[in-house]
Amino acid sequence: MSSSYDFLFKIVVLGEGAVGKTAVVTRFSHGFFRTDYKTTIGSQFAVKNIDITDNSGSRYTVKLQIWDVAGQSRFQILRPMYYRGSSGGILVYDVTRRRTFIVLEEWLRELEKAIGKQIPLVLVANKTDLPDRVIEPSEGRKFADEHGMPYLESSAKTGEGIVDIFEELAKTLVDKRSQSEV
Ligand code: G3D
Ligand code: MG
Repeated sequence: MSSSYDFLFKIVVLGEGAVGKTAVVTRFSHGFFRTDYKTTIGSQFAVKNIDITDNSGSRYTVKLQIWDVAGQSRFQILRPMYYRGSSGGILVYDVTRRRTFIVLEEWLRELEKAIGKQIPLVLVANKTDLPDRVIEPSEGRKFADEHGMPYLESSAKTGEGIVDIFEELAKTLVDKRSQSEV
């Protein structure tokens, strides 16, 4: 039954406008890629179950409530309220636009300020299908290492790497939660 689950987590998707946040979430939750996304106004969320195996080999169904938050600066005042209650986050940049990589620190600060603590995050280098890539994997990996998060590459267009993003985060959240319950 798709409605039953073992864990429910709210996760937020962060990053500059047009890095592909909505495309990544849509690809994962509905399995398709569209080129006519309307710019996300304020925020919207998708819900999807995912099956994972935790560190001890147990299988769990995790329900993810994925908040796709508007990246444009005019929504900055609204965003903190969407961040609250998040268990984890996905930090996205566009490998063809350096600016989206440079501002990652700002996104981290905004999130931490809003929720007052650090939560598990995954760094996502999106649009790897495009030929005009300017941010090499080594740069992304370095940033991820420095901030203690996994580095993953994706293309919402081809679907490559998309499921891995959510699996990685869901698994981390389940492992973290089981730890804190011991
Ligand atoms: P956002 O939600 O972060 O603002 P969107 O970004 O998901 O709205 O995507 C912004 C644009 O990038 C969209 O193009 C979308 O189709 C495109 N895009 C998103 N992910 C990828 C990807 O992995 N590969 C490629 N090639 N394009 C991607 P349009 O033209 O519709 O504005
Ligand atoms: Mg969007």
